[in-house]
Amino acid sequence: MEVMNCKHKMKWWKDAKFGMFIHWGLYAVLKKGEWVMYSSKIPVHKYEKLARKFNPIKFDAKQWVRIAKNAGMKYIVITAKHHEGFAMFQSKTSPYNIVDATPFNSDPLKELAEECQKEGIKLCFYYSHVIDWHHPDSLHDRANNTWDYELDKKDFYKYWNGLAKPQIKELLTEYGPIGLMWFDTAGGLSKEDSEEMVQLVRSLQPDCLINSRVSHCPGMGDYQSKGDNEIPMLGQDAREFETPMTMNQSWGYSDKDQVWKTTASLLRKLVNIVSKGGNLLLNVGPTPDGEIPGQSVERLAEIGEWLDINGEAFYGTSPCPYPYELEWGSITMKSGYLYLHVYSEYWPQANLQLYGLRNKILKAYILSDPNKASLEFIQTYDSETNHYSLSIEVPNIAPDKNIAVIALKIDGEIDVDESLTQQPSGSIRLAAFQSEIQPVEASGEKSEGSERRKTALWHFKVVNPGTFEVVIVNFKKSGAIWEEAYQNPVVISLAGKKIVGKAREDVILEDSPNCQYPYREVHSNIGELTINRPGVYALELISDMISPKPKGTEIWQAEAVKFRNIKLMRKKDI
Ligand code: FHN
Repeated sequence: MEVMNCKHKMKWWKDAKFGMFIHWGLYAVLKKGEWVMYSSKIPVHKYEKLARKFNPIKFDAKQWVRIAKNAGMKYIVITAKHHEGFAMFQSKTSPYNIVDATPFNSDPLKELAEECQKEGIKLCFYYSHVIDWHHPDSLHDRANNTWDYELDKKDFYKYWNGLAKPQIKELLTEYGPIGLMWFDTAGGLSKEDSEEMVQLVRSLQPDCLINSRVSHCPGMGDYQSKGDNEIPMLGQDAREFETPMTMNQSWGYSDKDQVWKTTASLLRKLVNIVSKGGNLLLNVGPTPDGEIPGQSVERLAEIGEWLDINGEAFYGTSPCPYPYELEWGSITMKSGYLYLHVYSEYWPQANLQLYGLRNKILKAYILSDPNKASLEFIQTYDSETNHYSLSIEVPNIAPDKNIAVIALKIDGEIDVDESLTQQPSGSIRLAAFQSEIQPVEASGEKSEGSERRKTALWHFKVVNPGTFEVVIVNFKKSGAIWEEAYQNPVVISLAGKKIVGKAREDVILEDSPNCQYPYREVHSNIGELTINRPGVYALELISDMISPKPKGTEIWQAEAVKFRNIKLMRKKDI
C-alpha cells in the first residue's frame, strides 16, 4: 500500500521530466553568485545591509512562469532560503525576510504560488536546512560562518527548532499545495534530525515530495538528487533521479560568469537524462532587479521550440531499453514506439544503424516531418552470431540543427538484445557499473599496495573484429588531483593478451552530453588490442578506481575522479 501511494504521488514529477531551478536571494545584489558571503567572509552586520538595497522592481511572476512554461518545464523550485539565511518570503519566524527587511516589501513566493496555480505549474521550495551563515547556532560539518560565530558556542537545536522547522511550517501552510521540498547540503545532520524533517513535511503536506539531500544518510527522501551537474550512466541508478544543472557555471546571479552552455548542449543533456529515466532541474539566477538573464531566456525559448515539435518523444516516455549508451544520441520509448534522438553532429550520411532490435518495424519517419513520410529501412538477422541489425535510409542533411528524432512504429512489446554489443561504428563501450567486480586476488594477480585495487569483468559481443585502441574514460571534478586517484598502472586483459599502462590525462573534454563543469571528461589511452574473430569476449580490468554500484541512494557529492567506462575504438581490420 505504501509503495502504491508513493508511486501515485511521484507521478506528476515522473511525467514532468523538466523543471526550472531558481537561485535568487540577497546575494544577487553583489552579482558574484550565492556563496559570496562565505567566500568573502562578509560579517553578518554588513551583509544584512544588502537587504536595504534589494528592490527587485522588475520581478514579474507572470513572466517567470511564462518563461518556464514556454520552455516545456512543468515545475519550479525556488530558493525560499539559501545558505545566506535570508528568507525570500514573508516569515513570522524571523524579520530577516524580503517583506520586512527590504524596500520591495512584497512576497514574491506568494505571487509565484498564485501564478503557478493558474498556469498548472507545480511550485516547489528549496530550503537550506543546515547551512545558515546568518544564524548564530546553525551548524554544518564544513561550511559555517566562523568569522562571526565561534563553533563551540553553537547550540544547533536553537537554530533547528527556532528557525528551520518553523519556517518549513510556514512554507507548507501559507502557499497552497507544494510539489516538493528541495533540501540541500545536509552535512553533519543526524539521521534522527533528518527523519524529523521528513516527518514534519509529511505531516503538513503528505503529497509533497522530498529530495534525497534532506539527509546525508543514504536512502532518505522520495528520489535521488544527483551531484550538481552530474549525469549518471544509463541504468546506473537504483532510484528515480534528478540532475540539478547550471546554464553557466553559477547558480546565483553573477555578472562575471559568461561561460554559457549552448542550446544544443543543453538539449543533448536534457534528452540524455530523460533517456536514462531522470529529470533535469535547470537553473536560472535572476538579477537583483528581478529579471531572468537574457542568455537564459533565449536558451529556454529555443529548448521550448524543440519540445513543441518533439514533445511526443519526450513527455510520457520510458527510458532507453538498451542497457548501454548509443554513440549517436539517446533513445526514449512509448508503447508501440521507439524514438531515436540523433544529435546533429552524428547524423549519418546515408544510413542510421541500430543493433539488437528484435521487433518488426511497421514504419520509420522523422518526427518533425508534418507528412510523416516513410523512410526506407532494412532489418536483418544473422543466426550464426544471433545478431539483429537495422539500417534506416535517412536524408543527407540532418533535419534539425540540434537533435533530429526518428520515430519507429514497432510491432508488439519492445524486445531488444540486452547483451553488451559492439556498436555499428565498431566501437565498444563498457560502463563501470555493468561489470562484475571482485577482489584482485580472484584474478590471480597480486594486489599491489592499494586496498581499493579491484578487478572488473565484462562480457560483450563483437560483430566486426579488428584492432582496437583501448581508452579509459573518467570524470574529473575541478580541483581534483589525478595522480592521487591513479597511483598504480591499470591492467587490461582481453582475448589472451594483456596490456599494462599508466592512465594519464591524454584528452580532456570540457563539455560532452554526459559531462560538464565542474567535471571534465578525461580520456586515457592505454594501448591497443586485437580481436580476430566475431564472438563473445571477456575483458578484465584491474584498477584502483573500480567501485561497486551503490545499492541505495548515493551521497550526492560525486567522487573527485570517477571511472565511467572503457572504450574500445576500432582502428583497422585484421
Ligand atoms: O551549495 C549549494 C549551491 O549553492 C547550490 O544551491 C547547489 C544546487 O544544487 N547546491 C549546493 C551544493 O551542492
